[in-house]
Amino acid sequence: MVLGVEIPTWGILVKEEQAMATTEYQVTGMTCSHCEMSIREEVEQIAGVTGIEVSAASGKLAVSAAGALDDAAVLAAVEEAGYSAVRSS
Ligand SMILES: [Cu+2]
Repeated sequence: MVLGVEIPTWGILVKEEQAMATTEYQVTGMTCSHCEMSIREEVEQIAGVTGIEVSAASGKLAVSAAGALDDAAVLAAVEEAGYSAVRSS
């Protein structure tokens, strides 16, 4: 009976870890590829982040994460890099 409970619970955890979500932000202040790099370096340190797309031209930052993404951590990381961001999706 214990085994019967543990297996489905584990299955759900694995499923949640594989669920990916992308959150988009609008960043102010980026002008070139170095700006993109600075933001990328800060954001990639956030737990669970699996992908980052950032464009100085459009000001868009898209962060993919396995599981829940800490919104405040992303905004703080962007500020740490020297820019400001607002969530756009
Ligand atoms: Cu730059």
